[in-house]
Amino acid sequence: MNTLIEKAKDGFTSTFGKEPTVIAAAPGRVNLIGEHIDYCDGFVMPFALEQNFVIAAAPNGTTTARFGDAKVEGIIEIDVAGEITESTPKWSNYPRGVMHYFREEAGCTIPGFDAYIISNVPSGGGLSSSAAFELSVATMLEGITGEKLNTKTKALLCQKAEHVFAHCPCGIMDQFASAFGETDRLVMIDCQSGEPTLVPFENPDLTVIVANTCVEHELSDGGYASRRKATEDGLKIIGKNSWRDVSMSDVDAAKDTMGDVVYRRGHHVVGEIQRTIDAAAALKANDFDTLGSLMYASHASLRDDFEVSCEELDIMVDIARSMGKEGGVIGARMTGGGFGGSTVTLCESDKADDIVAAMTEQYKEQTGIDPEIFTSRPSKGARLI
Ligand code: GAF
Repeated sequence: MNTLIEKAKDGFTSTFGKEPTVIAAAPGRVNLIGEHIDYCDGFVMPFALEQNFVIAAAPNGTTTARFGDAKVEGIIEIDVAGEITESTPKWSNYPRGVMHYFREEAGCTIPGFDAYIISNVPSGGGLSSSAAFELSVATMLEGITGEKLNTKTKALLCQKAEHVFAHCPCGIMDQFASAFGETDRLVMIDCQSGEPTLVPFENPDLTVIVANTCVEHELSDGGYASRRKATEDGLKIIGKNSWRDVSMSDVDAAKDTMGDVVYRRGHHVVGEIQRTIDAAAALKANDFDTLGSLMYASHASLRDDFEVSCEELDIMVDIARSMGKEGGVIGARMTGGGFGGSTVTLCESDKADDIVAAMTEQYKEQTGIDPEIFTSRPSKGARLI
Protein backbone atom coordinates (compact mmCIF):
# COMPACT_ATOMS: atom_id res chain seq x y z
CA MET A 1 0.00 0.00 0.00
CA ASN A 2 2.82 2.42 0.87
CA THR A 3 4.39 1.83 -2.53
CA LEU A 4 1.11 2.65 -4.26
CA ILE A 5 0.80 5.87 -2.27
CA GLU A 6 4.37 6.85 -3.16
CA LYS A 7 3.66 6.09 -6.82
CA ALA A 8 0.52 8.25 -6.69
CA LYS A 9 2.50 11.15 -5.19
CA ASP A 10 5.30 10.79 -7.74
CA GLY A 11 2.82 10.49 -10.60
CA PHE A 12 1.05 13.62 -9.42
CA THR A 13 4.29 15.58 -9.16
CA SER A 14 5.59 14.54 -12.54
CA THR A 15 2.21 15.23 -14.18
CA PHE A 16 1.37 18.55 -12.52
CA GLY A 17 4.78 19.84 -11.38
CA LYS A 18 3.86 20.35 -7.71
CA GLU A 19 3.18 18.40 -4.50
CA PRO A 20 -0.28 16.88 -3.76
CA THR A 21 -2.12 18.15 -0.67
CA VAL A 22 -4.74 15.39 -0.51
CA ILE A 23 -4.31 11.60 -0.77
CA ALA A 24 -7.40 9.38 -0.85
CA ALA A 25 -7.64 5.60 -1.07
CA ALA A 26 -10.55 3.18 -1.53
CA PRO A 27 -10.43 -0.62 -1.84
CA GLY A 28 -12.02 -3.23 -4.08
CA ARG A 29 -13.95 -6.08 -2.43
CA VAL A 30 -14.43 -9.81 -2.44
CA ASN A 31 -17.73 -11.37 -1.39
CA LEU A 32 -17.70 -14.56 0.73
CA ILE A 33 -21.35 -15.38 0.04
CA GLY A 34 -24.66 -13.69 -0.86
CA GLU A 35 -24.43 -13.14 -4.61
CA HIS A 36 -26.89 -11.25 -6.79
CA ILE A 37 -29.19 -10.67 -3.86
CA ASP A 38 -28.12 -7.18 -2.78
CA TYR A 39 -30.79 -5.80 -5.14
CA CYS A 40 -33.31 -8.32 -3.75
CA ASP A 41 -33.28 -7.17 -0.10
CA GLY A 42 -30.93 -10.04 0.78
CA PHE A 43 -27.85 -10.31 2.97
CA VAL A 44 -24.30 -10.15 1.62
CA MET A 45 -20.94 -10.84 3.26
CA PRO A 46 -18.13 -9.00 1.48
CA PHE A 47 -14.90 -7.55 2.83
CA ALA A 48 -12.63 -4.77 1.60
CA LEU A 49 -9.48 -5.98 -0.16
CA GLU A 50 -5.95 -4.77 0.42
CA GLN A 51 -5.95 -3.57 -3.19
CA ASN A 52 -6.93 0.09 -3.64
CA PHE A 53 -7.50 3.01 -5.93
CA VAL A 54 -5.30 5.86 -4.71
CA ILE A 55 -5.75 9.47 -5.81
CA ALA A 56 -3.23 12.24 -5.14
CA ALA A 57 -4.73 15.70 -5.59
CA ALA A 58 -4.42 19.43 -4.90
CA PRO A 59 -6.57 22.51 -5.62
CA ASN A 60 -5.38 24.39 -8.73
CA GLY A 61 -7.03 27.79 -8.26
CA THR A 62 -9.19 27.46 -11.42
CA THR A 63 -12.69 26.10 -12.17
CA THR A 64 -11.36 23.03 -13.98
CA ALA A 65 -10.79 19.54 -12.56
CA ARG A 66 -7.90 17.80 -14.28
CA PHE A 67 -7.42 14.04 -14.00
CA GLY A 68 -4.26 12.17 -14.95
CA ASP A 69 -4.23 8.38 -14.79
CA ALA A 70 -1.34 5.96 -14.41
CA LYS A 71 -2.76 3.65 -17.09
CA VAL A 72 -4.12 6.14 -19.61
CA GLU A 73 -2.10 8.72 -21.53
CA GLY A 74 -3.10 12.38 -21.31
CA ILE A 75 -5.22 14.45 -18.97
CA ILE A 76 -8.98 14.86 -18.97
CA GLU A 77 -10.49 18.19 -18.02
CA ILE A 78 -13.91 18.70 -16.44
CA ASP A 79 -15.47 22.12 -15.92
CA VAL A 80 -16.59 22.24 -12.29
CA ALA A 81 -18.32 25.64 -12.55
CA GLY A 82 -21.20 24.37 -14.71
CA GLU A 83 -23.41 21.30 -14.95
CA ILE A 84 -21.35 18.07 -14.89
CA THR A 85 -22.70 15.63 -17.45
CA GLU A 86 -21.77 12.34 -19.12
CA SER A 87 -19.06 12.53 -21.76
CA THR A 88 -15.99 10.77 -23.11
CA PRO A 89 -13.69 8.98 -22.51
CA LYS A 90 -15.92 6.36 -20.96
CA TRP A 91 -13.86 6.02 -17.75
CA SER A 92 -14.24 9.76 -17.08
CA ASN A 93 -17.92 9.14 -16.34
CA TYR A 94 -16.98 7.64 -12.97
CA PRO A 95 -15.44 10.89 -11.65
CA ARG A 96 -18.04 12.94 -13.53
CA GLY A 97 -20.90 11.05 -11.88
CA VAL A 98 -19.34 11.21 -8.43
CA MET A 99 -18.61 14.94 -8.73
CA HIS A 100 -22.16 15.58 -9.92
CA TYR A 101 -23.78 13.83 -6.95
CA PHE A 102 -21.16 14.91 -4.41
CA ARG A 103 -22.02 18.52 -5.12
CA GLU A 104 -25.71 17.71 -4.73
CA GLU A 105 -25.25 15.81 -1.42
CA ALA A 106 -22.68 18.11 0.17
CA GLY A 107 -24.50 21.23 -1.03
CA CYS A 108 -21.19 22.87 -1.89
CA THR A 109 -19.23 23.96 -4.90
CA ILE A 110 -16.17 22.01 -5.97
CA PRO A 111 -13.09 24.16 -6.64
CA GLY A 112 -10.80 23.34 -9.56
CA PHE A 113 -8.21 20.70 -8.70
CA ASP A 114 -5.58 18.44 -10.19
CA ALA A 115 -5.73 14.70 -9.50
CA TYR A 116 -3.63 11.67 -10.35
CA ILE A 117 -5.17 8.18 -10.20
CA ILE A 118 -3.42 4.85 -9.70
CA SER A 119 -4.84 1.43 -8.80
CA ASN A 120 -3.81 -2.14 -8.05
CA VAL A 121 -7.41 -3.48 -8.02
CA PRO A 122 -7.52 -5.89 -10.98
CA SER A 123 -9.82 -4.26 -13.52
CA GLY A 124 -12.51 -6.53 -14.96
CA GLY A 125 -11.66 -9.03 -12.22
CA GLY A 126 -15.11 -8.91 -10.59
CA LEU A 127 -13.47 -7.30 -7.56
CA SER A 128 -15.35 -4.07 -7.81
CA SER A 129 -12.80 -1.75 -9.31
CA SER A 130 -15.65 0.62 -10.30
CA ALA A 131 -16.83 1.10 -6.71
CA ALA A 132 -13.23 1.54 -5.55
CA PHE A 133 -12.75 4.23 -8.20
CA GLU A 134 -16.00 5.98 -7.23
CA LEU A 135 -15.25 5.91 -3.50
CA SER A 136 -11.69 7.15 -4.01
CA VAL A 137 -13.02 10.13 -5.99
CA ALA A 138 -15.70 10.91 -3.39
CA THR A 139 -13.14 10.68 -0.58
CA MET A 140 -10.67 12.86 -2.47
CA LEU A 141 -13.48 15.43 -2.92
CA GLU A 142 -14.00 15.41 0.86
CA GLY A 143 -10.34 16.34 1.21
CA ILE A 144 -10.47 19.03 -1.48
CA THR A 145 -13.71 20.66 -0.28
CA GLY A 146 -13.38 20.05 3.47
CA GLU A 147 -16.96 18.66 3.42
CA LYS A 148 -17.06 15.33 5.31
CA LEU A 149 -20.03 13.22 4.25
CA ASN A 150 -21.77 10.55 6.28
CA THR A 151 -20.28 7.19 5.10
CA LYS A 152 -23.63 5.81 3.99
CA THR A 153 -24.47 8.99 2.07
CA LYS A 154 -21.10 8.78 0.35
CA ALA A 155 -21.62 5.12 -0.64
CA LEU A 156 -25.13 5.81 -1.92
CA LEU A 157 -24.07 8.78 -4.04
CA CYS A 158 -21.40 6.57 -5.63
CA GLN A 159 -24.02 3.92 -6.40
CA LYS A 160 -26.19 6.60 -8.02
CA ALA A 161 -23.22 7.74 -10.12
CA GLU A 162 -22.77 4.15 -11.31
CA HIS A 163 -26.47 3.82 -12.17
CA VAL A 164 -26.79 7.10 -14.03
CA PHE A 165 -23.33 7.85 -15.46
CA ALA A 166 -22.04 4.28 -16.02
CA HIS A 167 -25.44 2.72 -16.79
CA CYS A 168 -24.98 -0.27 -14.51
CA PRO A 169 -28.02 -0.91 -12.25
CA CYS A 170 -25.84 -2.34 -9.46
CA GLY A 171 -26.95 -3.10 -5.92
CA ILE A 172 -25.29 -1.58 -2.87
CA MET A 173 -22.79 -4.29 -1.93
CA ASP A 174 -19.69 -2.96 -3.66
CA GLN A 175 -19.97 0.67 -2.59
CA PHE A 176 -20.79 -0.32 1.02
CA ALA A 177 -17.86 -2.77 1.19
CA SER A 178 -15.47 -0.15 -0.16
CA ALA A 179 -16.85 2.58 2.13
CA PHE A 180 -17.30 0.64 5.40
CA GLY A 181 -14.47 -1.93 5.17
CA GLU A 182 -12.29 -2.45 8.25
CA THR A 183 -9.23 -4.53 9.05
CA ASP A 184 -10.22 -8.09 10.08
CA ARG A 185 -13.93 -7.40 9.61
CA LEU A 186 -16.53 -8.63 7.13
CA VAL A 187 -19.06 -6.03 6.07
CA MET A 188 -22.27 -7.99 6.56
CA ILE A 189 -25.01 -5.96 4.88
CA ASP A 190 -28.73 -6.28 5.41
CA CYS A 191 -29.75 -4.91 2.03
CA GLN A 192 -33.37 -4.47 3.12
CA SER A 193 -32.63 -2.11 5.99
CA GLY A 194 -29.51 -0.78 4.25
CA GLU A 195 -27.46 -1.28 7.41
CA PRO A 196 -23.95 -2.74 7.44
CA THR A 197 -22.62 -4.67 10.45
CA LEU A 198 -18.91 -5.29 10.93
CA VAL A 199 -18.38 -8.98 11.77
CA PRO A 200 -15.00 -10.15 13.15
CA PHE A 201 -13.04 -12.28 10.68
CA GLU A 202 -9.64 -12.72 12.25
CA ASN A 203 -9.15 -16.45 12.78
CA PRO A 204 -5.45 -16.94 11.88
CA ASP A 205 -6.20 -20.52 10.79
CA LEU A 206 -8.47 -19.32 7.98
CA THR A 207 -7.25 -17.79 4.72
CA VAL A 208 -9.20 -16.36 1.79
CA ILE A 209 -7.83 -16.95 -1.70
CA VAL A 210 -8.99 -14.69 -4.51
CA ALA A 211 -8.50 -16.20 -7.96
CA ASN A 212 -8.96 -13.93 -10.96
CA THR A 213 -9.67 -16.09 -14.01
CA CYS A 214 -8.50 -13.18 -16.16
CA VAL A 215 -11.49 -13.55 -18.45
CA GLU A 216 -14.25 -11.00 -18.77
CA HIS A 217 -17.36 -11.81 -20.78
CA GLU A 218 -20.20 -9.26 -20.49
CA LEU A 219 -21.73 -7.50 -17.49
CA SER A 220 -22.91 -3.93 -17.90
CA ASP A 221 -23.79 -4.91 -21.46
CA GLY A 222 -27.05 -6.43 -20.44
CA GLY A 223 -26.32 -9.66 -18.57
CA TYR A 224 -26.45 -8.00 -15.17
CA ALA A 225 -29.44 -5.78 -15.97
CA SER A 226 -31.44 -8.70 -17.37
CA ARG A 227 -30.83 -10.76 -14.20
CA ARG A 228 -31.99 -7.87 -12.06
CA LYS A 229 -35.07 -7.36 -14.25
CA ALA A 230 -35.99 -11.06 -13.99
CA THR A 231 -35.94 -10.85 -10.18
CA GLU A 232 -38.20 -7.78 -10.32
CA ASP A 233 -40.61 -9.54 -12.68
CA GLY A 234 -40.61 -12.64 -10.48
CA LEU A 235 -41.44 -10.66 -7.36
CA LYS A 236 -44.34 -8.95 -9.11
CA ILE A 237 -45.77 -12.29 -10.22
CA ILE A 238 -45.48 -13.68 -6.69
CA GLY A 239 -47.25 -10.57 -5.48
CA LYS A 240 -45.00 -9.66 -2.54
CA ASN A 241 -43.17 -6.42 -1.81
CA SER A 242 -39.83 -7.94 -0.89
CA TRP A 243 -37.89 -11.13 -1.64
CA ARG A 244 -37.34 -11.35 2.11
CA ASP A 245 -41.01 -12.28 2.50
CA VAL A 246 -40.91 -14.96 -0.20
CA SER A 247 -40.56 -18.65 0.65
CA MET A 248 -39.42 -21.43 -1.67
CA SER A 249 -42.98 -22.73 -1.77
CA ASP A 250 -44.17 -19.28 -2.98
CA VAL A 251 -41.67 -19.56 -5.84
CA ASP A 252 -42.74 -23.13 -6.60
CA ALA A 253 -46.41 -22.18 -6.56
CA ALA A 254 -45.78 -19.43 -9.14
CA LYS A 255 -43.66 -21.62 -11.41
CA ASP A 256 -46.21 -22.03 -14.21
CA THR A 257 -47.01 -18.31 -14.37
CA MET A 258 -43.35 -17.28 -14.22
CA GLY A 259 -41.92 -19.53 -16.88
CA ASP A 260 -38.72 -21.49 -16.45
CA VAL A 261 -36.15 -18.67 -16.57
CA VAL A 262 -37.79 -16.32 -14.05
CA TYR A 263 -38.57 -19.33 -11.87
CA ARG A 264 -34.91 -20.33 -11.72
CA ARG A 265 -33.83 -16.74 -10.98
CA GLY A 266 -36.28 -16.67 -8.07
CA HIS A 267 -35.13 -20.08 -6.90
CA HIS A 268 -31.58 -18.72 -6.67
CA VAL A 269 -32.63 -15.57 -4.80
CA VAL A 270 -34.62 -17.35 -2.09
CA GLY A 271 -31.98 -20.08 -1.73
CA GLU A 272 -29.09 -17.60 -1.59
CA ILE A 273 -30.74 -15.41 1.04
CA GLN A 274 -31.12 -18.48 3.29
CA ARG A 275 -27.58 -19.70 2.51
CA THR A 276 -26.13 -16.35 3.55
CA ILE A 277 -28.04 -16.36 6.83
CA ASP A 278 -26.85 -19.94 7.44
CA ALA A 279 -23.27 -19.04 6.47
CA ALA A 280 -23.18 -16.19 9.00
CA ALA A 281 -24.33 -18.62 11.71
CA ALA A 282 -21.82 -21.29 10.60
CA LEU A 283 -18.98 -18.77 10.66
CA LYS A 284 -19.93 -17.65 14.14
CA ALA A 285 -20.01 -21.27 15.32
CA ASN A 286 -16.70 -22.14 13.59
CA ASP A 287 -18.65 -24.78 11.65
CA PHE A 288 -16.47 -24.81 8.55
CA ASP A 289 -17.97 -27.97 7.01
CA THR A 290 -21.34 -26.25 6.79
CA LEU A 291 -19.79 -23.00 5.58
CA GLY A 292 -17.91 -24.82 2.81
CA SER A 293 -21.02 -26.72 1.65
CA LEU A 294 -22.95 -23.44 1.51
CA MET A 295 -20.25 -21.88 -0.68
CA TYR A 296 -20.35 -24.80 -3.13
CA ALA A 297 -24.17 -24.70 -3.17
CA SER A 298 -24.05 -20.95 -3.85
CA HIS A 299 -21.78 -21.55 -6.83
CA ALA A 300 -24.01 -24.29 -8.24
CA SER A 301 -27.05 -22.04 -7.94
CA LEU A 302 -25.29 -19.12 -9.67
CA ARG A 303 -24.17 -21.49 -12.42
CA ASP A 304 -27.40 -23.41 -12.98
CA ASP A 305 -30.26 -21.18 -11.84
CA PHE A 306 -28.93 -17.65 -12.15
CA GLU A 307 -26.64 -18.45 -15.10
CA VAL A 308 -23.94 -15.89 -14.33
CA SER A 309 -20.97 -18.24 -14.13
CA CYS A 310 -18.81 -19.28 -17.09
CA GLU A 311 -16.54 -22.16 -18.00
CA GLU A 312 -13.41 -20.55 -16.52
CA LEU A 313 -15.09 -19.79 -13.18
CA ASP A 314 -16.45 -23.34 -13.01
CA ILE A 315 -12.99 -24.74 -13.75
CA MET A 316 -11.41 -22.61 -11.01
CA VAL A 317 -14.02 -23.70 -8.43
CA ASP A 318 -13.69 -27.35 -9.46
CA ILE A 319 -9.91 -27.23 -9.10
CA ALA A 320 -10.22 -25.90 -5.54
CA ARG A 321 -12.96 -28.38 -4.70
CA SER A 322 -10.96 -31.34 -6.03
CA MET A 323 -8.26 -30.64 -3.43
CA GLY A 324 -10.88 -31.37 -0.81
CA LYS A 325 -10.75 -31.02 2.95
CA GLU A 326 -7.59 -33.16 3.07
CA GLY A 327 -5.92 -30.56 0.88
CA GLY A 328 -7.09 -27.80 3.22
CA VAL A 329 -9.90 -26.37 1.05
CA ILE A 330 -13.04 -25.45 3.00
CA GLY A 331 -15.20 -24.07 0.19
CA ALA A 332 -15.11 -22.14 -3.08
CA ARG A 333 -17.46 -20.20 -5.34
CA MET A 334 -17.55 -17.45 -7.94
CA THR A 335 -17.62 -13.97 -6.42
CA GLY A 336 -19.09 -10.72 -7.73
CA GLY A 337 -21.25 -10.15 -10.79
CA GLY A 338 -19.91 -13.13 -12.74
CA PHE A 339 -19.57 -13.70 -16.52
CA GLY A 340 -15.83 -13.99 -15.81
CA GLY A 341 -13.90 -12.35 -13.00
CA SER A 342 -12.88 -14.09 -9.81
CA THR A 343 -13.59 -16.93 -7.43
CA VAL A 344 -13.23 -16.91 -3.66
CA THR A 345 -11.80 -19.94 -1.84
CA LEU A 346 -11.74 -20.37 1.91
CA CYS A 347 -8.93 -22.58 3.14
CA GLU A 348 -6.71 -23.57 6.05
CA SER A 349 -3.92 -21.05 6.41
CA ASP A 350 -1.04 -23.52 6.61
CA LYS A 351 -2.03 -25.03 3.24
CA ALA A 352 -2.78 -21.74 1.47
CA ASP A 353 0.52 -21.45 -0.41
CA ASP A 354 0.24 -24.98 -1.80
CA ILE A 355 -3.36 -24.39 -2.81
CA VAL A 356 -2.49 -21.15 -4.62
CA ALA A 357 0.34 -22.93 -6.46
CA ALA A 358 -1.87 -25.88 -7.47
CA MET A 359 -4.74 -23.62 -8.60
CA THR A 360 -2.36 -21.52 -10.69
CA GLU A 361 -0.80 -24.53 -12.37
CA GLN A 362 -3.98 -26.51 -13.01
CA TYR A 363 -5.97 -23.53 -14.27
CA LYS A 364 -3.22 -22.68 -16.76
CA GLU A 365 -3.10 -26.34 -17.83
CA GLN A 366 -6.84 -26.53 -18.42
CA THR A 367 -7.48 -23.12 -20.00
CA GLY A 368 -4.15 -21.90 -21.34
CA ILE A 369 -4.68 -18.69 -19.36
CA ASP A 370 -2.37 -17.34 -16.63
CA PRO A 371 -4.62 -16.53 -13.67
CA GLU A 372 -3.93 -13.94 -10.99
CA ILE A 373 -4.27 -15.64 -7.60
CA PHE A 374 -3.56 -14.12 -4.23
CA THR A 375 -4.42 -14.51 -0.56
CA SER A 376 -6.30 -11.68 1.06
CA ARG A 377 -7.56 -10.40 4.38
CA PRO A 378 -10.18 -7.81 5.29
CA SER A 379 -8.72 -4.33 5.10
CA LYS A 380 -9.58 -0.69 5.61
CA GLY A 381 -12.32 1.05 3.64
CA ALA A 382 -12.21 4.44 1.87
CA ARG A 383 -10.10 7.00 3.72
CA LEU A 384 -7.96 10.10 3.50
CA ILE A 385 -4.30 9.35 4.16
C1 GAF B 1 -21.87 -6.53 -8.99
C2 GAF B 1 -22.80 -5.44 -8.44
F1 GAF B 1 -22.19 -4.21 -8.54
C3 GAF B 1 -23.20 -5.70 -7.00
O1 GAF B 1 -24.14 -4.75 -6.59
C4 GAF B 1 -23.75 -7.11 -6.82
O2 GAF B 1 -25.06 -7.22 -7.33
C5 GAF B 1 -22.83 -8.14 -7.46
O3 GAF B 1 -22.51 -7.80 -8.81
C6 GAF B 1 -23.43 -9.52 -7.46
O4 GAF B 1 -23.62 -9.97 -6.15
O5 GAF B 1 -20.64 -6.52 -8.33
